[in-house]
Amino acid sequence: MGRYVKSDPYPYPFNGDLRAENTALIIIDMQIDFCGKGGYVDKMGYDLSLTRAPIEPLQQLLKVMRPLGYTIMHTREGHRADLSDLPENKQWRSQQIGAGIGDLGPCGRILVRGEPGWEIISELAPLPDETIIDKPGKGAFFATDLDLLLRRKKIQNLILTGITTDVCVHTTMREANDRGYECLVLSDCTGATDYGNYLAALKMIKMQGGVFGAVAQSSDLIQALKG
Ligand code: C5J
Repeated sequence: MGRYVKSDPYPYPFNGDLRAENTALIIIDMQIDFCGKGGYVDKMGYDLSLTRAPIEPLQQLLKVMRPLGYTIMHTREGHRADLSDLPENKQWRSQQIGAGIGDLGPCGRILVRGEPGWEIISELAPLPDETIIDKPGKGAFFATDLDLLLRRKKIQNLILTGITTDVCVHTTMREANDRGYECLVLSDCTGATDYGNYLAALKMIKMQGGVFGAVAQSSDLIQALKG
């Protein structure tokens, strides 16, 4: 019979095998730099309400998934203090928009590991037993041990959330999809710096019968988990 989430463009997961033992919730980059006052996104002048929108739905989702024993993982984008893992072009581009990675801002050095702005927001603080993946790039698989950890735990299904939909969430979803993971993005648990890009990113997932996976609302996942 299986367990499916009402999602678009197909009921997720494709094989109905949705269990705590084979499914992980990944919360991407809910850091002060991406959704906090004085952080990187704020400094670039984007509307923080868009990247803060997922906070409350994620809090509700965690209340359901944690007690059910699902694997919860968090990611943080950030660079070494000496910036030796920061590509020159990434740094240059950030400087052009007035928020140079590594430069001092109101929340410390922008996107640098250990700085206040790099921390995950307190509203979504990881529990001590939850894995945190530190990544230098947009995708959570690049230059990290995420794939190794997921395979060791026999995880097949990834529920992707966090920010930003069109950048780090999408890059991670594409990386995961190519590795054979079955991916679901929760539309109310993700946000972008531009609402049009958010909508376009969700639409892209659903093309070609679900070219990268499926999209659902967190309420649909919660219903499936409780059902
Ligand atoms: C960006 C991210 N947008 N977490 N990072 O630079 O999406």
